[in-house]
Amino acid sequence: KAVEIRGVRLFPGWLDRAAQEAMLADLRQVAAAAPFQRYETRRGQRMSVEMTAAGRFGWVSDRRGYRYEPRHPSGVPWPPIPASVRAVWDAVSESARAPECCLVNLYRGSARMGLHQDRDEADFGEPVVSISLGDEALFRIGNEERGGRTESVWLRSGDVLVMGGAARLLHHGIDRIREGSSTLLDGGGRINLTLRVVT
Ligand code: MD3
Ligand code: FE
Repeated sequence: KAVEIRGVRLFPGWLDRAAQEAMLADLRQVAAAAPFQRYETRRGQRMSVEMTAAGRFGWVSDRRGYRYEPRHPSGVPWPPIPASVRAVWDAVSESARAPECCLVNLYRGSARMGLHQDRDEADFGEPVVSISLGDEALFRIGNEERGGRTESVWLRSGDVLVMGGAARLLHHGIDRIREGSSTLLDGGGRINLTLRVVT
């Protein structure tokens, strides 16, 4: 059963605890091959969210700007998208294509993500699918234009979001994490996965 917020479809509790633990084990392997990084922006500000990726492309940022790259900054190719993660895309995306990037965001402490649009992908007709693991996060969704009213919802471990159609270009962000609200990650924190078609 999905809940709709501004055209974003939320599937609360899509993954049960066992499925979350299995996915987390797969992600530990991803992070072993492609370690988490705190990227710098073009302006030289370090982001508070730690990131890595799986798939043919990963999102990176440095003083040259942000973009999708076929390799981790260390030079190794990104590891493959785990089957456990791919299965969620197949179940909810309604896309005919395969995901090319699984961006992995790690929020610890006071990490947050400001309101932004996802527009580095070539085809906005393809959806973005998000999977939340670990501590609860206050997700904010706005409008296609900058400014205006926003709505907020808490995302919990195991929740899945699908951003397709008109929702694909809405501004969105993570205001804060509720520390200690989940026991999934040792050491606490939250992981968000976003699956995308990039080319
Ligand atoms: C709504 N990540 O990686 S996922 C991102 O929880 C990003 O880490 C957040 O925004 C996170 O770019 C939010 C939910 C999400 C992702 C893409 C969207 C919501 C979206 C695209 C359009 C509208
Ligand atoms: Fe985003």
